[in-house]
Amino acid sequence: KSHLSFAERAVNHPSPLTRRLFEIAEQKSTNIVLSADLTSTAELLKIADDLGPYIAVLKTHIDIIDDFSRKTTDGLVELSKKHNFLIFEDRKFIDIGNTVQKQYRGGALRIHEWAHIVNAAVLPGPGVIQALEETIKTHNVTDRGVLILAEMTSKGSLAVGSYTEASVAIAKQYPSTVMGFVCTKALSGLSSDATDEEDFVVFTTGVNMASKGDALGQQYQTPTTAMAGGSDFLIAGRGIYANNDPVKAAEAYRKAGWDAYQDRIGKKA
Ligand code: UP6
Repeated sequence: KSHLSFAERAVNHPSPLTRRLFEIAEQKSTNIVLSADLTSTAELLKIADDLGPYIAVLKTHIDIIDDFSRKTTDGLVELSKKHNFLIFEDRKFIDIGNTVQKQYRGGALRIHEWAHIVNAAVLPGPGVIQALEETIKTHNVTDRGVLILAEMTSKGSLAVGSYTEASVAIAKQYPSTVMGFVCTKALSGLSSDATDEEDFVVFTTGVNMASKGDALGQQYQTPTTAMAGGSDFLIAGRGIYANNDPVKAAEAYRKAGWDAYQDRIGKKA
């Protein structure tokens, strides 16, 4: 449904969290997900506060924070309310359901308490998504959801072909929990019919305006090519936070992403 606006997609969307995501994007004119891969609480909270106005979602790797405490996640939750963004913990759950439930709810990180969105890979089969869904439903909350990691941006990724197709098939089994995918482009096997109920969101990682990749196999595309490929939300990390002027970079990515979005829905002047 990439030809429709986020506002149009929000109207009848069955997931309250996806509706909220679309509303945030429209209100703030941004489809940027900041991958805030900083390693101290102070740096993470500073970048979240400085760049909060330009982003729809803040993506974390909470296990890379070297001084992690409740203050880290309490601070994030406070900033998510102040700047109206969702929090996405990029945990990439990939284990048997029983273990995943413990990792999602418990431990030192208690991810379920503070992260609106988490992601999982379907290598273990559908049980990983079933486990996350069960935890979400048990807690009776409407603002938790899951993205399936259907492809990866790293060189030589094995998440291709039938693996990616299986990701789509499993997403369809859990429509109230799975919001969409982390992938490099719109996936086949999904309905583009506006009258259809099905409307998964495409988050694209590996987005950078100045670089083609890194020394460890990361491969980038630009905001414009990602949007042309059917992405809805653009995940960018080092392109923004490692820039000399992260605020200026965040605004440049926001504008590039939003211009491409408006082009796609035919609204640009
Ligand atoms: N990420 C990828 N590729 C994937 C899945 N996830 O890069 O296929 C994550 C990384 C990092 C972010 O773990 O947090 O997206 C990309 O950061 P970068 O923009 O600084 O390369």
